[in-house]
Amino acid sequence: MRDYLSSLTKIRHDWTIEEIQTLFSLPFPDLIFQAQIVHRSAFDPTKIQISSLLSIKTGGCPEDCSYCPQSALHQKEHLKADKLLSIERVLEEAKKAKAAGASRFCMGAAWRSPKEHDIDNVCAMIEGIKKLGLETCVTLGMLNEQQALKLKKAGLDYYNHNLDTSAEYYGKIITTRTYQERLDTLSHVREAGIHICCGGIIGMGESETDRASLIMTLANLPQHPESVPINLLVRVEGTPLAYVDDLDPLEFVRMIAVSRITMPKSYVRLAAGRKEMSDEAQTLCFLAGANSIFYGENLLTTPNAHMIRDRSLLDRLGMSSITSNC
Ligand code: SAM
Ligand code: DTB
Ligand code: SF4
Repeated sequence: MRDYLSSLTKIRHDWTIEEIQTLFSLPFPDLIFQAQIVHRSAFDPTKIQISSLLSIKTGGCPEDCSYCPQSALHQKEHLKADKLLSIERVLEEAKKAKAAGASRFCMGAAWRSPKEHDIDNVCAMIEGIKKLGLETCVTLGMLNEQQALKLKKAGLDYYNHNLDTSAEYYGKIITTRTYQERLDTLSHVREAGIHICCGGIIGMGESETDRASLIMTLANLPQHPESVPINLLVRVEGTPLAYVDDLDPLEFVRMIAVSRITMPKSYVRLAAGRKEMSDEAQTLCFLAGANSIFYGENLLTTPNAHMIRDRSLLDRLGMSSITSNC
């Protein structure tokens, strides 16, 4: 038994696609059992990390990500391009997030990659938010080494940069930047000493093999991302993926469980898409090892699950949020 437990909870970076596919094919009770063992070896299963999101620069993005309502290519009328929010406005929102119980404040910008003056402005925001006693996370697109170092110097805790899907399916979703460019940004972030938040989106018409391949890439990075957001596609009118089929919620739970098993010490986030998920499906995700959520009125441009509903669900489950490490 002891050998079984230590083999399950061992941190590995040599996963094969066959091993991950085998996990996906386990009978559901066996999959959840393994995920629970791994989860409980590293975390208190009653605790959830809470992040709040704010779009600091919305819309008008030159990239063609098929899922994204902020791409200028498919949202010409829908979502006009805004300027970068003022630091005062951002700090106001961060204070509200802290008062609501968030431990981390995440800011997103609809850029392919930031310009130098953008980095300076975001650094000032990071410094202000850190003073409030919140962890910081930003997602600004592709970064070079110097930009990552500047963000680190400002006190940035996490950089979110998702791989989104498998290397094999990627070309069906995005053509304006390569998978390798995403991996390069992740290396720059890691080398600068910033924690990595990296995951993907499911429900975009990908196969189970694509999901397994995405997890294999994440789990075989030299160091596991500290945070792994698993997003359920939010289907937005005007985007090429607005009418893809519903995903079976149990498939989503399997994705969470396999992420948990392969990346035992990472926070696995039940990220976008909770608004459309039942309380029961979310509960299964927590049982499968999800231990982080986005909490607050909105994601970036779309509404999030209601805060009252979230609080009530956590209460009914006897679960609670963890407070900031700052
Ligand atoms: N522009 C930057 C970039 O793409 O790197 C940062 C912001 S971008 C909106 C951050 C991430 O949000 C994307 O990589 C994607 O994983 C996620 N996302 C965007 N639209 C989504 C949608 N409709 N449903 C689920 N996740 C989405
Ligand atoms: C992540 O993995 N999901 C968040 C955050 N990182 C930046 C974004 C979700 C966006 C959902 C669609 C929207 O609100 O625009
Ligand atoms: Fe632009 Fe990011 Fe949206 Fe892609 S995901 S279109 S890069 S904002």
